[in-house]
Amino acid sequence: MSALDRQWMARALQLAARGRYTTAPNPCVGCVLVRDGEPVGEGWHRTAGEPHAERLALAAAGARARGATAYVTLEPCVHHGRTPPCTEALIAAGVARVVAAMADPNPRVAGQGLARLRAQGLEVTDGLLEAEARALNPGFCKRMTRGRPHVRVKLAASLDGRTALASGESQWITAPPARRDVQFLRARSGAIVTGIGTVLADDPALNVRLEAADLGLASNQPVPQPLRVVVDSRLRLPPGARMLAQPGETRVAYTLVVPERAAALAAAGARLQRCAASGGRVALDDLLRQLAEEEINEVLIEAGATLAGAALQAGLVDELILYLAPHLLGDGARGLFHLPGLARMADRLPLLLQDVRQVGQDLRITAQCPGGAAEAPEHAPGSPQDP
Ligand code: AOF
Ligand code: ZN
Repeated sequence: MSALDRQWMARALQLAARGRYTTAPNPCVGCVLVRDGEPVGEGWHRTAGEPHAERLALAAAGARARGATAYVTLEPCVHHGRTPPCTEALIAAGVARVVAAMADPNPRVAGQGLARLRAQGLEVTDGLLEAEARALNPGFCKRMTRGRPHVRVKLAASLDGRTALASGESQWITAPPARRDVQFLRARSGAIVTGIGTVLADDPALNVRLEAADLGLASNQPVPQPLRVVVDSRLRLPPGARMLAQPGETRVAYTLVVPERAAALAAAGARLQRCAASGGRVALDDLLRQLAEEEINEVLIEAGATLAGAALQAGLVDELILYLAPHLLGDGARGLFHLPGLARMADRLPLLLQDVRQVGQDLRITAQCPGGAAEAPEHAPGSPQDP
């Protein structure tokens, strides 16, 4: 494959990324059709139910698609989903060559799209900029292959790794630019998970407070409001909690029914989701499995040391996003992760640094958690440098 092939695929990846806040549960996909060295049509998938990237590029190219090369960030689909198969559209338009960045992990496609194109005599290559293409859709890939969402844990701490004073006072550790950065992380997530301890201490709203334009959306497009999930095994969530008054859905993940509390929460608009128990607590793996079953691709955990530590220790976290503020809270203050039983160096939880940058006066560290066997994350999300 040539340098030009890479350049066109890079363009297709750029187009795909435009769907970051709208395509779920579908993946972000971009397509560029090139004939005689000239782009003749471009497309990107905007939202489930609407045409796929290839169809939009073909529509833009019209008759110029004949003999063209299609650069597509995901293997073209071969199945009838909400929309008809892209393979057939590419074949019918007379496209000569297809370059795909990666195979579609959806078992309904999984290589069959490329095989179908080859069988029809098209020249097919795949694997160009594959890592970049995977990083665009970490949640979709993980859900399709492992039945779990991609899980990010976001935390904010002082430079000495403290999240709150011993009194619990924690607002605010980081400055407004870092807190705004978190809004982009929320916007791309299908669900935000927090613990009842955090809710009782801070009463967070856990909504997205951005305008459509901040996300590159048209002014008439709704700002996504991810599902909010409170891990609350015994239904202690107060019916007056702020998050219950926000647009979108609030869910309580519980293990033990307490009838009068359940009734009060339901009356306050919460939905209750029963989960398996593990040591008297909500089994986080079961909660994540259920969220993936609902086609949630990306989960953001915004919680305290107990829940964040439990998720990390259970190997359920793919990516850690840590904001560090330039001040010191001292060793009387609270730490980031509760990791009981970690006594030997050999028990350390290793991290793989992905990105480190300054956001306002704060630092943002993005790291992969190899224990979660993550897909490599996209260059850190929601950054001020994002396109
Ligand atoms: C493509 N091009 O742009 C996308 C693809 O229900 P549907 O018809 O929208 O199909 C969704 C599935 O199609 C999705 O799970 C994934 O396997 C694939 N997405 N495929 O050829 C696209 N978005
Ligand atoms: Zn398709």
